[in-house]
Amino acid sequence: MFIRAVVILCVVTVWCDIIEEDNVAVQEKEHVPADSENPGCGCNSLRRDGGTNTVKTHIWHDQAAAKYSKALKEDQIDGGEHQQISDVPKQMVWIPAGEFLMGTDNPGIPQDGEGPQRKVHLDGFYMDVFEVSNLEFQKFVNTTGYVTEAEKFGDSFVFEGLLSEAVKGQISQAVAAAPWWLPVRGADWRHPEGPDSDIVGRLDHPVLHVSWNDAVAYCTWKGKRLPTEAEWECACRGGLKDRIFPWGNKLNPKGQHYANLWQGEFPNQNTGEDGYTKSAPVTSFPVNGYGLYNMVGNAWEWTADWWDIHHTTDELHNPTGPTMGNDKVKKGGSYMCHKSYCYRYRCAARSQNTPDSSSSNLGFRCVSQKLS
Ligand SMILES: [Ca+2]
Ligand SMILES: [Ca+2]
Repeated sequence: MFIRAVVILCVVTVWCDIIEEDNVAVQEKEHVPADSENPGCGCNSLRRDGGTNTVKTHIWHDQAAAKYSKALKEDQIDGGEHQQISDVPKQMVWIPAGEFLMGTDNPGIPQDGEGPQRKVHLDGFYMDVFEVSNLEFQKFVNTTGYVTEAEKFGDSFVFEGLLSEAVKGQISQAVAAAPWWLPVRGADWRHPEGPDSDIVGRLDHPVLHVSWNDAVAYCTWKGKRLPTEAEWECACRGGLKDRIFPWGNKLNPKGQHYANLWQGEFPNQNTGEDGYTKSAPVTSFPVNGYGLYNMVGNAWEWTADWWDIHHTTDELHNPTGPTMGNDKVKKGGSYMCHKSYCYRYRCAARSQNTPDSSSSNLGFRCVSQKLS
């Protein structure tokens, strides 16, 4: 039964765009929809029945670490089909230690706790250049036999616009606050739009329908971890200060698309002007100042932190968020984000889901202190 509450890229170009767009920044901010106009995409409403047992989640995390560390060792010994050492530098980039301004004093969605802006100091870390792809997640599953939570529960949330009529005809429930989200039996990372879909031809797209727990299991297996929200946001900003997007303040510099978002009228018309109406290959669109792809748009990305909307202006060092909670923070927005409904494709923007939630627009990437 479906009863679940539901840089290194062209630095010169980047700086030229910043100069060009400075006058545009104000315009962007002035057009932020009022709260009443911004009911949200409903992607924070997707949760499974019974909420989440915080203690259980922590135990699961430990189990994952124990179970998959063995697999990791075997993989390193075998050399296997997994990432070769020589390939590692291409897959991760170093985000240097330093301070940055986290959050914003001009929040697009104040109720999400985007503000106030505060100074944060971070140690350096490596971050995956790409969102974790179907291909990489497939290697993990093939090696470990891992079964995702969506597969265990037997369903996951899919955006109605992606479903076939046959699948839609079998569904009688929707998310009350966001009726375009449907719980679909048989939807999982191998079947992103339900049982009659597959990932053939999409192995280079971000893996979707992975819960926070699934993401932790994968990162642990790779000898990595999920980024804290602060690490993710610092990386998103790409070395720029007080800018809206990873590349600056203008959404489409020189008329070009820099992220996979929604063009048209949400939720009924997606023109795909940026080239994609669903997910895009993880290698799509220009990198930010740190060489990272798709930090905003394409797939939402899980972070390690528990969700809380209350922040102070206190200076922080390597913050890790609240010690407990019900939801985990996700960042960056997705291919479903449109300014009228989900203006969350900004570095300071944030949203949340329970750790066992999964959907057709939520993925992740990993970080580590050293190359593993
Ligand atoms: Ca798009
Ligand atoms: Ca993303």
